[in-house]
Amino acid sequence: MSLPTDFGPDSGGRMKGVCIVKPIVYGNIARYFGKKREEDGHTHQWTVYVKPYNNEDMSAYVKKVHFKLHESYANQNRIVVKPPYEISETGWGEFEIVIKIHFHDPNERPVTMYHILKLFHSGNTQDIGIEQNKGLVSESYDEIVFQDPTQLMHHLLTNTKPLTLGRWEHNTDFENRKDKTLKAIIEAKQKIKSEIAISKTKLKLAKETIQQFKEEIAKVQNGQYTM
Ligand code: SLL
Repeated sequence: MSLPTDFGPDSGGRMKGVCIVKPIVYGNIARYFGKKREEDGHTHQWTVYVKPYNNEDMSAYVKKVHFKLHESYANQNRIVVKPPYEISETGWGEFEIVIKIHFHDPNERPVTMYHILKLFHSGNTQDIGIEQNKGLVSESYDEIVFQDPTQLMHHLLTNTKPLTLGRWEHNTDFENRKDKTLKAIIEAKQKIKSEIAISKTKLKLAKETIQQFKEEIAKVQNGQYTM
């Protein structure tokens, strides 16, 4: 790629007021072996990944993706410099994976995400999908926000190419999840609203009772009551 020379890190110019958002998906798929493996006790094969939400080659602006695995793994730190940004492993347990995305422009701070590697189905299955050929899927939608990007970064962010010429599909129906999440938020808001109304009524009643008691006490103190 040939770039105009004044895009270098020393150009210093940030494009004030410009905001570029890159939607991404990160997470893991996992498949059970069907039994525990004799040699090492491993039970699952899994793949952790970061991919674009839209069909675009992120390597235009992403320099590398750093996956930090559990310390029980040999070379815990795995670096991927080109798509697909993913690591495949086998294992027996779930743990948190730190995913750090570095950009070509060193002035742009790396972005860190935390993903709990999912191997087993648990009680809360809301975000866990089961893909017929892929086993278990646990992934999240997120957005990388570039506020006031440098000129170099702006150039890289706005000149991406499609990653594939074919169809670009996700394991999760994020539109459906968005609708469900929105519905859940609206319902929760409604619930809180009615709980606040109930609490207000209770408070009003309590205040009135206090007032009544105060009046009773005042009467007693003024000797208005005879035993
Ligand atoms: C747990 N806190 O106890 C977690 C740790 C670690 C999983 C899970 C290692 C595989 C290997 C592996 O699966 N570690 O031997 O390389 O559940």
